[in-house]
Amino acid sequence: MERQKRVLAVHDISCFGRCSLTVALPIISAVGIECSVIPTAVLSTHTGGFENYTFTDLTKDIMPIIDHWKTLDISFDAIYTGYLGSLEQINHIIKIFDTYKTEENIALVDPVMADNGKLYTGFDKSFPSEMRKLVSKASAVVPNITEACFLLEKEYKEGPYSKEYIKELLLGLADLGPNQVVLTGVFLEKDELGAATYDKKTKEFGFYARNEIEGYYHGTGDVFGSALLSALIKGRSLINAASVAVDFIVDSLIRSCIAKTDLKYGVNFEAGLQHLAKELSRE
Ligand code: PXL
Repeated sequence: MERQKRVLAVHDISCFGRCSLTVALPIISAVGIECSVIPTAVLSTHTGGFENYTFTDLTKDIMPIIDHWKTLDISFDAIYTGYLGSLEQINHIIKIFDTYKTEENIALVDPVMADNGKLYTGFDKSFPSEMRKLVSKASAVVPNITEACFLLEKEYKEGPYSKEYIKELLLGLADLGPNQVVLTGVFLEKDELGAATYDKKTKEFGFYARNEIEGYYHGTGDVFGSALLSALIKGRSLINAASVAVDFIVDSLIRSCIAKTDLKYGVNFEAGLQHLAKELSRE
């Protein structure tokens, strides 16, 4: 039997609202990959649309966890970072990359900080330039269009987008460092939603989209990133992994839309886990 793969997921725990670790853990585990975690913060809910949420920053726990792990003989097939609890955590994560990143494994950074042209609550203007430092150390990056614009210091534009504009963003992101770039929230036509990819090694661009679903649901970036990473670890090409992730997120959106789930409560990805596991068990 093939050796079981192992991921280190570094995200917050939003106790309610289906995002970050409460999404990454079940998705990555469902496809048979071990998922170790470092929680960056604990919040009662995510910050999108809820008020009076609790927030406990776990910055001071990160390096002691790593110091303990250094006494153990462990390695990771991928490191996957998402929502960070503080600016200081970026330097800690760079140290985690120094410890566990190799030539062979994947260091996937989701530069969670913004959407719809705006930084999320709790992030100040200095965050994007710090995040750029982390992105420069990553082997793969998965921003939405707003995050790509913040990373590249470009003004945010509303879609639909031209292929040339998307290619310009992909190449700009690849120039920051990562070999594999996946841009989410890409639509070339008004009624579609998808992703675009650029692989620096093969110099190939990829586009994949499905019909758009009404409603802006929270946590979709984390559902997408977790499915994307799972597919990459299972050996899929970048564009194939992105297509698997788009299908997984769109199917989850359709279920949630039919059920009229509150947009803040995240999407029903759970009902798609068996299908995803089956899809990714095929060679
Ligand atoms: O899904 C990204 C995310 C993760 N964690 C927290 C968030 C958000 C987006 O708003 O608030 C706490």
